[in-house]
Amino acid sequence: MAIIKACIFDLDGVVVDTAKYHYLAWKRLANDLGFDFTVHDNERLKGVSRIDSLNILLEIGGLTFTNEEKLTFADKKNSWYTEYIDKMTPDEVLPGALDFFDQLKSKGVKMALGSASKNAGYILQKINLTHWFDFVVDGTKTAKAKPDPEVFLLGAKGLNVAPNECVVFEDAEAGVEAAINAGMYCVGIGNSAVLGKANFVIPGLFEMSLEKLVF
Ligand code: B16
Ligand code: MG
Repeated sequence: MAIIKACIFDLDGVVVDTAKYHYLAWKRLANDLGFDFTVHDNERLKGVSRIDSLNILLEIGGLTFTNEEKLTFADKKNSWYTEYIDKMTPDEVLPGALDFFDQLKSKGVKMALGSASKNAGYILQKINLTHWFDFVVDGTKTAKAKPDPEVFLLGAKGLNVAPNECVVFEDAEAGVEAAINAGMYCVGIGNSAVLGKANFVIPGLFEMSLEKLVF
């Protein structure tokens, strides 16, 4: 059993629910392009980078565009998305997160964020969580998307701890795989049918406690 020195948190789906805002912005783009985009379709975009999300959306709509056009669409979607983020407040932090952060700090466990989002820094600021994290890795710092372990390995490096001393909290299947590929422990947040590769799965951080971090 390794001693856990750090916890690395995914953002969307673990600490805050920004998927609903991504959905509204992607739906608006799809509707502009003449097709519908459902909540069910949106499940495919969780944890996926912005440009990969756009490619999935266009595949659903059966449309093909040049890379330049795609960048314009991605920018458009992001400007609509950030209009929602602008209005976010600290009461959107998901249940149990602050209590668990408190427990970690009291025991000297380091904390990092490991998110695919290029907006992660801004979101942390809006929900007043920036000060909790010793290190932040977001979509502006990574070249490879989850399930590549890059995001979490950079997190461990930034915290100056070894991968097997870290626990990752993830809500996306590709994120759980990224944690395993990094040689880290992983707690899945959500549905165990989807996140079965994690060490264990809980419905949300409200079910988490320090005692459970014994592997
Ligand atoms: P952005 P996470 C991910 O956040 C979202 O789950 C995913 O839906 C989104 O496409 C991705 O961030 C990129 O976000 O467009 O803001 O750069 O779960 O990795 O915290
Ligand atoms: Mg996520």
